[in-house]
Amino acid sequence: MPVVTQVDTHCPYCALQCGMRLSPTTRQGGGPVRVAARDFPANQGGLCQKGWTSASLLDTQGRLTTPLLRRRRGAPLSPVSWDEALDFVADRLRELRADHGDDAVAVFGSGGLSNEKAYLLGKFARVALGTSQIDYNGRFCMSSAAAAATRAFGIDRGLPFPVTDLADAEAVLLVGANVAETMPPFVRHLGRAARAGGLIVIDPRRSATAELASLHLQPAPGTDVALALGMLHIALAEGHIDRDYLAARVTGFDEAWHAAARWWPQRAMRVTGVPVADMRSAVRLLAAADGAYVLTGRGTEQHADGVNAVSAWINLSLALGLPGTMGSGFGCLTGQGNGQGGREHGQKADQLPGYRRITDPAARAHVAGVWGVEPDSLPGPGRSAYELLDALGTDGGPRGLVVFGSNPVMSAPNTGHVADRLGALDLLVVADFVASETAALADVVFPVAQWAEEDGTTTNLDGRVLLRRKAIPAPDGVRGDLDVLNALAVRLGQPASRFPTSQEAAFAELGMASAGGPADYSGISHARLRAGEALHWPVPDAAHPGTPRLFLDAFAHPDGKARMAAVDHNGPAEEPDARYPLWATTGRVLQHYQTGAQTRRVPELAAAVPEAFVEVHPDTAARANVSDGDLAVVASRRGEVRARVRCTPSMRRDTVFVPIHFPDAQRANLITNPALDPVSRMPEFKTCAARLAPWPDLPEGR
Ligand SMILES: Nc1nc2c(c(=O)[nH]1)N[C@H]1C(S)=C(S)[C@@H](COP(=O)(O)OP(=O)(O)OC[C@H]3O[C@@H](n4cnc5c(=O)[nH]c(N)nc54)[C@H](O)[C@@H]3O)O[C@H]1N2
Ligand SMILES: Nc1nc2c(c(=O)[nH]1)N[C@H]1C(S)=C(S)[C@@H](COP(=O)(O)OP(=O)(O)OC[C@H]3O[C@@H](n4cnc5c(=O)[nH]c(N)nc54)[C@H](O)[C@@H]3O)O[C@H]1N2
Ligand code: SF4
Ligand SMILES: [Mo]
Repeated sequence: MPVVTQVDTHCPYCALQCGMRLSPTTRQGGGPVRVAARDFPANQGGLCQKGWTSASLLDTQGRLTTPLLRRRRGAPLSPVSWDEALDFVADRLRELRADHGDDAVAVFGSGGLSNEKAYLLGKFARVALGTSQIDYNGRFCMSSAAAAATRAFGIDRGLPFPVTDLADAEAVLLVGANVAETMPPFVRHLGRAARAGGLIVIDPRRSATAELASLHLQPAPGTDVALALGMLHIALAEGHIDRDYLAARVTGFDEAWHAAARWWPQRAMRVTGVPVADMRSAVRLLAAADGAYVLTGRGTEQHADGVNAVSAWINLSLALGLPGTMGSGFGCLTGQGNGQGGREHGQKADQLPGYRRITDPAARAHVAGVWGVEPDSLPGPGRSAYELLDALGTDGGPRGLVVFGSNPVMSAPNTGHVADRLGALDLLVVADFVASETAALADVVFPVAQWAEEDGTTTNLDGRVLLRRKAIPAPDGVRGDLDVLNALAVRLGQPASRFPTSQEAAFAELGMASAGGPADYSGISHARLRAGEALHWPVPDAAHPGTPRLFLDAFAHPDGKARMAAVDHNGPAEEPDARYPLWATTGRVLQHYQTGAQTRRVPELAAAVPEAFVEVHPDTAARANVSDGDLAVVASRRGEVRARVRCTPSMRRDTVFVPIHFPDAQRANLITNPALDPVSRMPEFKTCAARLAPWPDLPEGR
């Protein structure tokens, strides 16, 4: 596999999108290119272990290099030609639509896809398939943050300021974000806060990030709203509210305060378990700091009240006068490599490109104009990710599903049920470069190119659009995702020109489709990115320098003011009882990415963390009759997950933690609760009632 050239590019994994340089290598093992860290603002020359080892996936033994087809249920997947696979899929899609209507076919996308792919996937669904049924894994990731930020600020850009701004702050509050493991080089931006004693972490676990903090608040999972309300209460009682800022820049304080007034600190302490003195210290640190930021991660967002939780943290930041000022602010930490761009360009059920709403007649007319179709031909909003998966194969639900860039049989909540729904489909199609657990269930698998084998843009956690560059050709037999979409669309009767296969052409069209929308990319081009320009959206014309900081003058609501939302604490969607006396929460470790489909295939990473574990307080373990190193099960009202006991004295006695990266019986999502946030439709990944028991003695009478 010859290396074309040395290229400056970005990591294939998380939203920090660390800068890396790929160059030729003659070394055996570790992949066909050599990875070096590169100085780029987000990572400042750092990479984590996943980034360092990312090239080894390019020529991994498990790489898919030929299309696979299962001719009938129960038959194995066998290699076929591209034409046979594409014809098979197009014929089935056509039949399903003819027999059951346009919505009989659904599409599932990803925040791991480039902007170009995410954009064309949404267009493929709406134009080539005519289906409303498209959503994506970002629903499981940033949807609560996005909904709350839009509600408060009028626009959702994870960090509305460059990540490097954090370095000047004396206080940073990280809520449910374990950045020391989930984006290690990010920690470099927290230096001043750490030195000044102003790094505050809110996490039910003493995470690697909490270890770095000056102050760690350790609430029970699912109690963040009560904690934020208690802290707002303290801020008011102690006179830390920025009244001038509120008068000039915010509406809704009285209503928000009405709810917080009932959350006097002792009451918040009873619900959360966080000492009042710690709440008070945290508020004082934020209020007194020369520069303060509040940042949320999935820990506070992935709940059935996740939107309210983020709103509650936004309310606290607004009360302290932080958002939209130079040197202070509020932000949500985007997770996937293109988690930000992936939520802007129309692979979401209710969305058109440019972060437009699919129900907005002006948005429909604009996008239909760019696509050369009638506005009325565009479908309306479809089902959200879990609701879509839950409807598969049911009466009136989709009978065919096309998946690009996700592994939902691992990542969706209550995944035993999701596996049943996938099994009830007439047609499951997966595009991937490895045989993920979902690909293994598919009727057709398309082998696609990886990040270093094609150009493409991502938008990182601070809204900066980046160009990933092709370094090597894809292996024989492999095609790009855009080639697959084009080939299917043509077979479904679309003109080939409507589905460009060049990422540069696709990006130019995306720019036009986004023009005038909240996330306006129309002034960005691959050429500007190749030239190294730092372009944070919106970039409304080719001369525009980009917008590194939003909201300094005004928030994006028509009156320019931020909105506080009146939120109250409801608590988790299910409660512990005698049978399920504990809280189980889920999350990540440094060495593995998401469902592990990629990182479990990297030898160093698999060796470092080979299997699922359950973090538990030693006393809780003893009560459950298990010891450190034993295999155990964590059971919930939906299923049980097998995990190795890790006794961790810093854990709360009422809480266990299971990572999400391991397959089969070790899938954390066998136990999680699919209760959905009413606004964002985010599942409650981070809290369910559970019980710990020895393996293999299954707990009786689930
Ligand atoms: N190594 C690694 N890095 C990654 C990823 C990965 O899979 N692996 N994935 C990327 C993606 S897509 C994402 S979304 C990000 C996620 O990044 P993070 O949000 O940092 O990761 P998580 O581990 O899911 O959750 C963070 C913390 O939330 C805590 N938590 C659990 N319940 C609660 C609660 O009720 N309240 C609060 N306040 N905290 C709680 C957990 O204990 C955990 O330490 O990481 C990105 N980076
Ligand atoms: N219990 C619990 N569940 C969770 C979470 C949690 O914290 N707890 N976190 C949620 C979050 S934040 C997220 S983001 C999701 C992630 O959930 P998933 O998206 O299901 O996880 P990934 O492992 O990233 O799966 C991506 C798949 O796409 C492939 N892929 C990567 N890039 C491309 C590409 O460009 N094209 C194509 N065709 N394929 C590609 C990879 O090989 C991999 O198989 O999980 C969610 N699920
Ligand atoms: S922090 Fe994220 S972007 Fe950086 S090297 Fe690690 S996985 Fe890649
Ligand atoms: Mo995510």
